[in-house]
Amino acid sequence: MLTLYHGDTAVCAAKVRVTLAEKGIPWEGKRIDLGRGDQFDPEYLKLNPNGVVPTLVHDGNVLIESTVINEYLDEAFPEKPLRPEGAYLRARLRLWTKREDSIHYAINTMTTAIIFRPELLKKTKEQQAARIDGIPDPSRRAKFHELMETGLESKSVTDALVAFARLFRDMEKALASGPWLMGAPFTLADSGLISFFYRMEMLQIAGIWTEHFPRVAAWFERCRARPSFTEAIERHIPAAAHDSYRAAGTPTWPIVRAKFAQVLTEI
Ligand SMILES: N[C@@H](CCC(=O)N[C@@H](CS)C(=O)NCC(=O)O)C(=O)O
Repeated sequence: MLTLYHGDTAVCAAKVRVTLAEKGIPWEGKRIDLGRGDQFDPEYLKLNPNGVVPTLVHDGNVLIESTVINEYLDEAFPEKPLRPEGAYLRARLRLWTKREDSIHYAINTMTTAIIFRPELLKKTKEQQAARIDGIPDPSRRAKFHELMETGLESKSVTDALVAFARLFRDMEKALASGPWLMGAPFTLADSGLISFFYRMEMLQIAGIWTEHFPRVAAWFERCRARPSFTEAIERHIPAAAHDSYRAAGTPTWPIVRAKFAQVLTEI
């Protein structure tokens, strides 16, 4: 039996849901409400000491870290493989999946700057401190503090846009050789990035790739056309989340657009 601890909008959990859907593996979900702070419940922290989702429990064995979980699933359930055969191609695949943590960090930065910050600024100083001080990792806590102070002017935002620009540039090059990042087959390299792109779209900043990287834009449309997109991502996102992301993201797009154009001249 497979149990996935996940959150509706949490992009790292969605990464694992995409893999489960692509491979057709049945699973049971346990919903962790990140807004309510379920991730810091002492019982959950026993499973995932980092206080984040996803966590997978398979026949009593506990696994954390979405990239590791995805690779584990492909190994434990070899039907419908999402990794190529052979040591060299597998190493090439890992060059993509290795980047997912830094891209997630960048996604977290943009989400915090665009939507979490304005929502948290409406709360009392005590509520703000409780939310930020609850983040177990000191460097993530420091980043959150900096984003609360400076928003889109934060250095973390520029760093995030640099990470995206480098990713899109490398994807654009790879996609000249086939529809997917590893060429002809759809692999974990693709499945691991889809939810990040979806989040950027929710934040109204999809223009950072659609305006500059046509093959990346076509790749995302191919991802959208796969049944796993609806099953693992779209169907889990509440309509209210779309409304609030749109409301927060729309006014920030001109600022992000100008910053990204500047970054493109520098990388
Ligand atoms: N590297 C971890 C990152 C997990 C992570 O940060 N998950 C986010 C959701 S996408 C989370 O649970 N955040 C909880 C919080 O910010 O309090 C992974 O890939 O599993």
